[in-house]
Amino acid sequence: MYRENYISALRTELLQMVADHLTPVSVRYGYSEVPLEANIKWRPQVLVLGNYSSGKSTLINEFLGAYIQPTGQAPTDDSFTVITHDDSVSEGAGVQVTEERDGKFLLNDPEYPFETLKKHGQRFASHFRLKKVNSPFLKSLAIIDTPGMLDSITERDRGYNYQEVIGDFAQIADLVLVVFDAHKAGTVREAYISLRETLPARTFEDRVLFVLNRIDECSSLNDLLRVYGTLCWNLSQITGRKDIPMIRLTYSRHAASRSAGGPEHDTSYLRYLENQREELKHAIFQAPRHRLDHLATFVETHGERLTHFLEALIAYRKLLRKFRFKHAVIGFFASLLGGAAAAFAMMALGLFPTMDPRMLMGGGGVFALVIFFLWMTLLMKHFTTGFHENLLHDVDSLTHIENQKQRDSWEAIRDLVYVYLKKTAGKFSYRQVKREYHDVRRIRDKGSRDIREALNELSTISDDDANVGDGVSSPLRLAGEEEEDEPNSATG
Ligand SMILES: Nc1nc2c(ncn2[C@@H]2O[C@H](COP(=O)(O)OP(=O)(O)O)[C@@H](O)[C@H]2O)c(=O)[nH]1
Ligand SMILES: [Mg+2]
Repeated sequence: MYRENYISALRTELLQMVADHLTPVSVRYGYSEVPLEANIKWRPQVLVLGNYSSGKSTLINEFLGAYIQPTGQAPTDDSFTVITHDDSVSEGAGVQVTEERDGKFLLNDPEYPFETLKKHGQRFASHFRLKKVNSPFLKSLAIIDTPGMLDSITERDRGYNYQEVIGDFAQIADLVLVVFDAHKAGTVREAYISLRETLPARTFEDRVLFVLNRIDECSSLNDLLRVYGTLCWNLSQITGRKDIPMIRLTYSRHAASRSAGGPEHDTSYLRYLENQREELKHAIFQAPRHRLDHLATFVETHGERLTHFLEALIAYRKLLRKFRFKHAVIGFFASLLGGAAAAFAMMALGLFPTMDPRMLMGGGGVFALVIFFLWMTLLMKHFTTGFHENLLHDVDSLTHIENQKQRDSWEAIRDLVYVYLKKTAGKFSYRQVKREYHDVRRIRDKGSRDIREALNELSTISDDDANVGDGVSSPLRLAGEEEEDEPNSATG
């Protein structure tokens, strides 16, 4: 409980930070149309991917403790189903679906983080739904069941781009379960590639869990080892890595009892693997913690990009200032020269023979002033336009790229810089941009550092610290308090 409160307090604090400091900037400059936190403000989510009849829905039903999702050998369920807790219904009553909503509702209600999925169109919307279920399993997370991948159905038949949809879900999710079944242990290449492409490489290992399901269908321990070996081989082929990721082996006892094999079927090996389902469950319950990691990466990535964007605007102004100063100096000397030339011409031509030299110089001076005035207004405007046009052709000159991280962030905002400069013709408040720059940079550095520190802190708080108390005010101040809470163990 303590741990849960800690995580949730930290999450609230971070979301507030994003909403207060990053969102206003990102919306003002067209970096994001919806508030930045829209995608991550909802509860932690676990996405379940895998082939048809790899047992995804059966597994989910077992976790929930009731038959919520349809299951069966035939590919009957072709929807993405978000399954979440119904806080308005008291437990006690049997676990059941308490409310159902369609895709149109889900995609449009700002309470949910799925607005970005609207772009997948009507066909996707009609294959998207929400179920509220009063299962305790869902207390701190939501689960997303998906239709199977890689089968006779082509993308055209689906009417939406399955790969892209999966990619978008994977971005929102905090944990992705990739489920294989013992029969078809090798057919997830596409899913894997789509995950690889959309998840940041750094978080991929943390966020993806591999599950080998339906292991009761192996005819012996030998057969199971063969299947496991095949899966490892296939995974290493796809990942191009030699080390084998952690694969959890599980099965549904209920489904297994219904499809018991023949007499040559020796499933005594299963009893060594009984703990795996519990371990999987435990791993899934880590989703809220993953959400914090997710948030840290989120603050870093968007903070970095917005900083880069504002940096480019500042660079623009600095270059402009330098350019104008240079042209003002040129203008100054040109005017002096012009004035002197005018005075000299008047004298040489003897236009005003009676004029004394001092007045002649004064006349030259006035002439110079007029030239300078014209230079600084009309000509300077013309020059500035030229400067602006040139810069638009070479936006890259507004940044110095030193490493891959900067290259990535520049890639993400380069067009935005162009559009903004074009739209404003370079006329924006320099003071405001500078203020925002310092603010966003502070959040980028401080925010992610605080989260990482808190995450380290969290790893020292075990689940059984339940009796420490629930009153968590600010997680970031916890470090000292924790120490002092333990005098008994130190003295006794
Ligand atoms: N023997 C056995 N059958 C299973 C297991 N899990 C699921 N099934 C069966 O496999 C079929 C497909 O399961 P389902 O959950 O609908 O798969 P999904 O398409 O991935 O959602 C159903 O008939 C289930 O009863 C399992 O662990 N062992
Ligand atoms: Mg299913």
